[in-house]
Amino acid sequence: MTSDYEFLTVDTVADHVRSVPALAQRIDPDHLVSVREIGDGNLNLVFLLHDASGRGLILKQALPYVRMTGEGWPMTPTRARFEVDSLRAHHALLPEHVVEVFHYDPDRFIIAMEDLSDHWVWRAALNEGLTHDGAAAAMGRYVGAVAFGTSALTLERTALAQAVAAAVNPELCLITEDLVFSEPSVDAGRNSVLEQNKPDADDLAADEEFVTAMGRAKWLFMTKSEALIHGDLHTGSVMVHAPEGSTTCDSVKAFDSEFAFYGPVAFDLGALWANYVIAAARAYALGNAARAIWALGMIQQTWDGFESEFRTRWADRRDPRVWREPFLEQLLATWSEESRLFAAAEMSRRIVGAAKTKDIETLPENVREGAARGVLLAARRFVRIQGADGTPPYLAGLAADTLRESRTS
Ligand code: SR1
Ligand code: MG
Repeated sequence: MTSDYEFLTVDTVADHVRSVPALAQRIDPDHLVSVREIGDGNLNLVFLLHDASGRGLILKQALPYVRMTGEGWPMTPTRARFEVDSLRAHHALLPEHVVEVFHYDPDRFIIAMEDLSDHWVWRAALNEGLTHDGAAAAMGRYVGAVAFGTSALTLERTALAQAVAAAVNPELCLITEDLVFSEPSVDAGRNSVLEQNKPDADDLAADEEFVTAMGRAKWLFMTKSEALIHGDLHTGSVMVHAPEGSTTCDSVKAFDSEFAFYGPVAFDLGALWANYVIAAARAYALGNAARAIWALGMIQQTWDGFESEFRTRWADRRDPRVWREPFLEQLLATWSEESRLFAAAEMSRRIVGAAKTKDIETLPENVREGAARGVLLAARRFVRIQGADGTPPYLAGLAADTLRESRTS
């Protein structure tokens, strides 16, 4: 694996900008007034730069290992190329909801992109108790645009084959296959829960129906090459902004798509749904039932945004001779069912697996116990829902009941 390249530091970011004329036009490397490393994700270095004229830029560099754990867990930095390619493809489809990339350095795996430092990372905003209405629908639209615009419904046959080939991303997919689908029930030594939640984790692992469902989810993930999906669309992969004094977003942008590949459309929807359940678990744990219900309402908003964007674009499908209206309805029904399967996977792994969420982890232990238990139980209940029963309101109701019952104090 490539690892002999120079890592950026706060002292060398100006040199990088200086070496790329396209970047030196966007920010003045000789008059930087602020340079901060702001990466708080699991994987990469992220620098925020501002110059004396108030212009900003983000430089993100992929490390050759997992930042969360250190050098003991190597990870290919070529993942940055998958992120750049997918961000560019997605931005072309829906510019208002995808961060803009300005430049990519393939030798040092550095992506330069627009400064969104006036935005919140959505997860952080949720954890602060802030409201950004419109974000859930916007991310649904994003998934709908990507589902239609990068798939066989849009791309000419050879272009599709080339796009699929260019997005083969096995190293990152393997991480998801292990962490999201296998390890919640088969601990590879990376799992952890509070002592009080050990019986919950054991019950999950012993739940034949759940594990069988995760086997199916993993199979779908590995075989269903429908569209160039984001691949890690949790609330930490979305930036949100609302005008001062408003709770309605005027800007929502997906970013951080290094896990992108040609995979199942429903994986992105399920990741969003799961993180709404996790946000609701936090709200219940903090005694805010109204906020929990609001969070669970985002399941419907994301679905509606997705469905309406996809239906609108459907008019332009390549082969309406055979891709008729009944097939559209079948596609949507299948994605709805698969979304809750993928949501269950994401919910379970965020509780027992290696990559947890601040929503749950920053709760005091006495209430974290119940929040974690509720999310695990909701995951087990989601996979038991039959066919068309699993509408967004049904899922929201089931999650609400489960999280409420599981509360501890
Ligand atoms: C080792 S990477 C762990 C997790 O971080 C990323 O954000 C993905 O969600 C991945 O599963
Ligand atoms: Mg990420």
